Order: sequence, then structure tokens, then C-alpha cells
Amino acid sequence: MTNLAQWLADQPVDPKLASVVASMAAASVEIARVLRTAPISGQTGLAGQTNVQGEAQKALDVISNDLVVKHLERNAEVSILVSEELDEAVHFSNQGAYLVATDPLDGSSNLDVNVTVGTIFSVLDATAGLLQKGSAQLAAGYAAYGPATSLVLSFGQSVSVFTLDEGGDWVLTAEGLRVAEASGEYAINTARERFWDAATRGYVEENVAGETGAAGKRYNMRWVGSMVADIHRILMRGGIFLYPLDSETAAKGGRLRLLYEANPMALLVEAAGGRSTTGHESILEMMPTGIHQRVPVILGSAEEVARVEAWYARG
Ligand code: P6P
Repeated sequence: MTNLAQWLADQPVDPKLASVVASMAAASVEIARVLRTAPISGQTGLAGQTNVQGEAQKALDVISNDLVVKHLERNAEVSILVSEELDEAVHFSNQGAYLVATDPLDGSSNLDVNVTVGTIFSVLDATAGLLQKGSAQLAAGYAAYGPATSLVLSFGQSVSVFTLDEGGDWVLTAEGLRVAEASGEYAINTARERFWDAATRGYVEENVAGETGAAGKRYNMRWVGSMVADIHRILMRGGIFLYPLDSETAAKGGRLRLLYEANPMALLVEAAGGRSTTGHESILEMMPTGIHQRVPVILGSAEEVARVEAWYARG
């Protein structure tokens, strides 16, 4: 079996870039270890503070962020960190060429009920500034802390999956992941229906109509409430994830963040042959206006994303 270190050494990328991915992978091993016994150590509760999003931080959000900081600041190749848990970008004393944007523990509201959560990250050229299009990403990945602990990575061309073994090493378990072109599974929080725009409503109603509707086939719905869990399912067996702009999230620009949620997930899905859109434009071509900018996110199987775009094109 190939491990992460061997796989990274074989990739046609700058070894310094590979070392940044290795640092995030190492941080994820430590985060996984903390999560596994958090209920015993009583760490699943709130940290008693809020982040820049105004969201109550879980103790594990803060711990996970601290572990990411520890691993990145000791890597001379990383000079800047943007984190969901930090109001401002952190400029390390390093003069490295790389910037990492991360959600250290996405889906942490699921920790109390032991549902899969994850660490999402994006790697960019630090010399090109904080605000770059997702198409400029040099690498993206996430760790999924679930029944198995998975690490999913891409340098933009293909997607590889590693599984954490008992000894704490990442073992290559899948390469060349492809998102199924067609799918009968969609992921959206249907409790938000009253806020939806006409395009979202039209698309979902067609799915609910199943064989009798315009889509002409039966659909199933899955919504974990943890982006990493939903996206991992889509990468592994197809489907579409929708967190569209709606009348309640419109004022903030959406729910999910561009730099460290939408962009890395869009790179991974597109590198696996899927599509990503805000409904009106490619996520990866959006020019960010701020490090915590929120955007609508629709991504997954190409045929399903195309159907949603067709609904938006109706105006
Ligand atoms: P809702 C988790 O808080 C998160 O940021 C994503 O991981 C997840 O997809 C989404 O929010 C869930 O949102 O509105 O269903 O709670």
C-alpha cells in the first residue's frame, strides 16, 4: 500500500507545495485523535466565544484551529493562514510562498450527535494576495472524520483518497475519483423551502415528481447538515449539493464561505468531472471581495448541475 508521503513524492508538483498538503494532513491526524475521545474529555460543548461569523464556537472548533496553526506555522513554506475561526488573516514570520485557507472543523454543530465532520483546506500562492479566484488554487482537500477517517486531495487534475490506518499513517485507497455524470440523489435543506427562489423550487419539485415529472426518474434526498459528509458522498457515488441563495441568506450573500468551503469543494468536484455554480456563474471564477465572503453553492453531478443552471436561465 502507498502512503501519503510516498504518493506526494511521486506527484509532479513543487515539493514545497506538497509539504503544505502534508502539514494539513498531519494536523488532520491530530484533530481526528481529539475528536475520537471528545465526549470522554468533555470537549463537545461550546467554547464560550463567537467567531467572526457571529457563530458560537465549539471548544473543538478552537482546538482544531489551534492544531492547524501549530502545523502550519512550523512549515517554512506557509506564510499566510485564513481561517473561519480567525477574524483576520494570520501572517506567520515564515517567508514561504503559500497561503492556506481553511475551515478547521466544518459541521461542528454535529459533534454532539457523533455525525461526520471535517477539515476543509485550500492552498494558494501567497504572493498573489488574499483574494484570488478559486481557479487559482494550487491544491485543495478535506479530511472527513467519519466511520473511517478519509483524506481527499487534488492538485487540480485528479482526486485521490487516503484512509487513516491504526498507526496514524494515511494509506492511498482510491485514485482518479470521478463524479457520476448522472444521479438520482440530491442534497438540500428542505426546511428552507419557504425562502427558496423559483429556480430552486422548480428544480426540487421536478425531483419530487420523480418518474411522473419532467426529470422522468425517481430521486432520493440526503441532507447530513455537514458539508464534508455530503460532498464526500457525492464524490464517491454522485449527486448534487445545493445551498442556494435564498430570501433569508441573500443579505449575507449566501450561507457557505467562498475561500475555505466553496472554492476547495468546487475544485475537488470539478477535478473529478463534476460541475460547480452559484446558479449564475462558476464558483471558481468568482473574484472574492473578502476573506469570509459567503456564496451560494451548487455542485456535483454535471447533468444535475446543468438542470439547475437551466432553471436559473429561465429568469
Ligand atoms: P443548515 C455546517 O454548519 C455548515 O456550514 C455546512 O457544513 C453544512 O452543509 C451547512 O452548514 C448546514 O446548514 O442550514 O442545514 O444547518
